Amino acid sequence: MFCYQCEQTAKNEACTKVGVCGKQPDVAALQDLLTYALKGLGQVASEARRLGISDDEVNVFTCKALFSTLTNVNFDPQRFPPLIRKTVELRERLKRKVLDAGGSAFPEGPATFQPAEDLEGMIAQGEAHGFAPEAGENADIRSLKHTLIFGIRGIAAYAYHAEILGKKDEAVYSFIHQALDFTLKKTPSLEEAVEMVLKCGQVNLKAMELLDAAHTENYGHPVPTKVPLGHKKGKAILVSGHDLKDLEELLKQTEGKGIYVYTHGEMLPAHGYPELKKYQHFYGHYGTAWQNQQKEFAQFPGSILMTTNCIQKPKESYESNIFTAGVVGWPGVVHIDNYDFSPVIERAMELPGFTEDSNGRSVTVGFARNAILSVADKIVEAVKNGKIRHFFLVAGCDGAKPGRNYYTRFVELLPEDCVVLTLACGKFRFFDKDLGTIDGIPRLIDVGQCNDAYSAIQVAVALARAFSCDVNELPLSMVLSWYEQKAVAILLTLLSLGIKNIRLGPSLPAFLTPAVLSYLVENYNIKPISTPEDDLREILG
Ligand code: FSO
Ligand code: SF4
Repeated sequence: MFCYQCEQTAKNEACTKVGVCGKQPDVAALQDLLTYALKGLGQVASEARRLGISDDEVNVFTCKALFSTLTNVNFDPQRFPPLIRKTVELRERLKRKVLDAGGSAFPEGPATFQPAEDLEGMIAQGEAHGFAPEAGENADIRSLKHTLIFGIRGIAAYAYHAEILGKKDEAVYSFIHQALDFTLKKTPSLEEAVEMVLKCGQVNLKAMELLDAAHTENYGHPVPTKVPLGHKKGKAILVSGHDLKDLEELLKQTEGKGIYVYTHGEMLPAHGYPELKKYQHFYGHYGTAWQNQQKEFAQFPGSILMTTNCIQKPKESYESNIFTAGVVGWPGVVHIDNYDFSPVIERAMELPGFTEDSNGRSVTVGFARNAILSVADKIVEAVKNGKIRHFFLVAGCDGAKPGRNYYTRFVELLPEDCVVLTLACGKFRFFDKDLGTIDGIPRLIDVGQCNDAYSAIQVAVALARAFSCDVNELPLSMVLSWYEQKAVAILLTLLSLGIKNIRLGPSLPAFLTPAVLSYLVENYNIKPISTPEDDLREILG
């Protein structure tokens, strides 16, 4: 295997024997084969579009399949052969439409490949189509092509969530297919490859906008909401991941059953949505970021539902309590299809639940774009009269590396006239800190999940308008942490918007060559984090 798509990749080079995430070589090979097959589908779908044909099933399926290859999503080898076969089946169906419309035949390769009959055969096929460098290849082009693949994996995740809630955009699907097709180009120029990578960022903004609309139209605009970190006496279900539809369905199915529903990880911001917070039994938040789940889930006295990434190998102590939904999979873990959560509910009823109330601390969520922009004049005023000196977007993913303490320390060191905007799971390193307020404006503002980067961008654009300046001229610095491919897509979005001076950590992506990195430094002044003290000094002058 050769996988280097995430931040925790072995030696910051690549996982070659087994994934640091727990991904086994068979799953890596099957994911590579699925990606190869999807390139063929992308090639045919792109040609189809040139002839005016777009197939909705192909569009939606492409996102689901790509999402299955994201870090920490699906570790179950049995789930991949059906996806690979379906890719080829849809490709052939679309090919017939292309040929009927006068299109030409496709060259030998991913557009013609046939999957082996059995799992072993497919694994062998996948091993021949991996990401490892090949002799004679241009390393920078390879780096950009891989960045593009990882970026569209991120886009696909957001587009998948949006589609589930009834939002689609042909332009997003079209680009995903175009990008898959592009990776088959033998000798694209560096300029073409850079252009595709930046376009990936633009299209991701569209995907996040779509998901924002899907969330707010279905569940209302988030409102500032206090979320208890303690628990209520009674049966309990913990919901992790990003999928609000799964959460909603579970809330409906648990109503009146004496079960309290808690959020975990990236599900925390769900408490701010009016149409979700209305459920009386939607109680509080339990635990911190994904990499602490083995310890935290072992202590949770109810059942657990994983709706997206990031799942880790379940410990024996809770493996019969955990369930997966959507694209998530772990071998041997019961998978929920078609929103029938009865196995999760039954298991929660068998388990003890919490035996007493605990009134712990609380955190406030719900400061998405609407809530922040409703007090925009107050914010502008506080900046103008010098009460707020600087904003920091300290956002992104969490992970196990000790270097991630940087972000906690960074927030701790901030002077009292600075405000922190945060989003995604990296916030769990400081989300429960009481940073107080400035003229009623909280100094720690939780914007939401990683996809709510869309909200943060809207806020930055609105502030720039209020101050009649460019976003790069605002008293705003971005100090980001990345882990997986949704973060790659978001980073590309920020670059495609021309945002400069981003600090990125805890390490830089292994899939970027020195030349690609120096291109980013020259054009965007992106830099690795150093120490919180030095970075803060440099930013605040
Ligand atoms: Fe975190 Fe995992 Fe949201 Fe990622 S839970 S690491 S960027 O999947 O998606 O922030
Ligand atoms: Fe390694 Fe990350 Fe790939 Fe897992 S997803 S195999 S940790 S690079």
